[in-house]
Amino acid sequence: RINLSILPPHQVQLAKMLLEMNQSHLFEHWPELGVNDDDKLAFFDQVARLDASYPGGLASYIKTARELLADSKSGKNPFDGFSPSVPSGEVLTFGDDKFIQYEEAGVREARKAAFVLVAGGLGERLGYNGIKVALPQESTTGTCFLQHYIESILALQETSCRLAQGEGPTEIPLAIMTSDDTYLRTIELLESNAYFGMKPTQVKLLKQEKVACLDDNDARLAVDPNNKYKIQTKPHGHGDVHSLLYSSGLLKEWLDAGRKWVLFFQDTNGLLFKAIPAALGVSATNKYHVNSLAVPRKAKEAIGGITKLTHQDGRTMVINVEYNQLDPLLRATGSPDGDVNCETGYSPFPGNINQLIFEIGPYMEELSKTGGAIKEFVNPKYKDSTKTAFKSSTRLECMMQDYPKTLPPSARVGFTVMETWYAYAPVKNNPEDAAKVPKGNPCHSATSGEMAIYRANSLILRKAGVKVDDPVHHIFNGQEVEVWPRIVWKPKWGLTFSSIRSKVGRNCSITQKSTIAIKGRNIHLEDFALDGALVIDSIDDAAEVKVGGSVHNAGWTIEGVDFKDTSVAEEVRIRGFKINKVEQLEKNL
Ligand code: UGB
Repeated sequence: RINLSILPPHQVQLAKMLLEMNQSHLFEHWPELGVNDDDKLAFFDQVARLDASYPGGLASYIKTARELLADSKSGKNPFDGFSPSVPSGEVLTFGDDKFIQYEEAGVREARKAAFVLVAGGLGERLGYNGIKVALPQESTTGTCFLQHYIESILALQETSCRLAQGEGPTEIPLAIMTSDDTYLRTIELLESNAYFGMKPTQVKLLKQEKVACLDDNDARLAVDPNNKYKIQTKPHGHGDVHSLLYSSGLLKEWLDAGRKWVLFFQDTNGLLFKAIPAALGVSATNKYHVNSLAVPRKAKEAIGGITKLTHQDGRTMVINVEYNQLDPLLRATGSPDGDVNCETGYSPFPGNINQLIFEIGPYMEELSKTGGAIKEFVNPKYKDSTKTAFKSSTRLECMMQDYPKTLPPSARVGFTVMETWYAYAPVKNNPEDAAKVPKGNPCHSATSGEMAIYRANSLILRKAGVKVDDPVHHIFNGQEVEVWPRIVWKPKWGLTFSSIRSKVGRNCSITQKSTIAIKGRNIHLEDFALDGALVIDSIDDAAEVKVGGSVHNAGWTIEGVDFKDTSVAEEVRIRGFKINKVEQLEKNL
């Protein structure tokens, strides 16, 4: 139905491949030769894109899909022959001597690092209309996630390069993986905010492509219901980040520039950078090729569990097992109760927070063999128990944390367990779902994400010697939260626990109703009592700027907002409260 001579030779080959791979249904509904040729050409352009963006091409995608769909139909256990056990890893306690040593080691290494933010997901569970990285992580300063991430990387860069006294790399690059859903809005956010202070050349945007949808167990590609000259596509998952880093040449560029570490992180975790320096220190000290950050995990909580898998043939690996697979795996291997809390009140399997640190050398070596292809899975929703038809089309998916699955046993794969309060508070769930989370389990909502930042900062200042009042309890959007004083600071003020401790002197106190936003790098609190709101800034190259005395004013109050009240901006109502700036002291020193 198409004159092949109008196609470039490569696309002719692709057309032949599709016929050989039993995909003739894609053309069956096409009109005769010469009709709608532009649409037909556009179809082959899409096929060429799908082919080029998948390691091994579209034929390999179809072949893998057939295998995985057959396994799914036969109910094959992906962990066949493996039994799970609890792995041992590094366990850190914030602020103790070991933690501080790791932080110091991490800050020294940081200038040799590159950061990769995976931000291609739309956050369907959150139901927010914008891109998630544009969401304010807290409403005291309104700083969005992307701004906080960039300012944290710049603060690390500044400190790490100062320690290195001019030796080695002087900039820490940031790559952001986007998708068609997030690419333009991410660029717009960066450009309209002058890249939040980072050099535009330091930031590289990658874009993951979607993959073809599958209509049946023979992996027949699905035609887009809205356009018969198009193959329907869906996201392939965050695992695409590995092939993109490889195919874009970025990884090689980093390696050639003498970089040693690549750190992957997710779109909405306002606490993460409090854990990064120590975690990087663990990687460097223990010479881990792969280091996954983890937190204690409640049984059945919707985050993957870090698990040691031992095969009957003796092979072992330490890997994330997704939450929906961990429980059945345990039940099938001699733990009839499945995934349950142990005497600590938590599951014995630490929770994967998908913050991964890889050593670039071994990573590059592995990717030059695999091209960055990651073990995929398929999750079709069948119409009935015969498992012959799907309720809707499906596709192959992959996850970035599955990278170690193809590594040889000699690879040094470790993990680091951090306490949740300073490492993990993602914003993933919409208010209705968050309100249904069983009491004691984390809500992972915009409400809990913001309150977790105030809590962490309050606890850190307490550890540094400040008298910080206890929180009060409130219910916002149906979720009970602790409301601590609203304490926030710029990363350049307090990047590590030792730097924070060095900026806090004797006799400091902050009451529960208070708000403090510290913006300047060199601010030093001493003999300071706050009962109200204070916003303080200082010029960057000022020497130590002492802030003391008693500040007392009406402060900033918190007022409940109903998430259904559409007269309130979406980013406000999804957290269920707003801040009324009644009275504050502002100081520019
Ligand atoms: N993402 C992409 O960049 N591209 C995609 O195609 C999809 C996502 P979700 P998920 O932190 O608690 C992960 O949807 O995948 C980005 C781990 O698998 O927020 O359900 C997206 O923008 C799980 O083990 O999470 O679960 C976001 O930044 C557990 O660790 C990131 O990928 C869980 O995260 C994660 O996407 C968790």
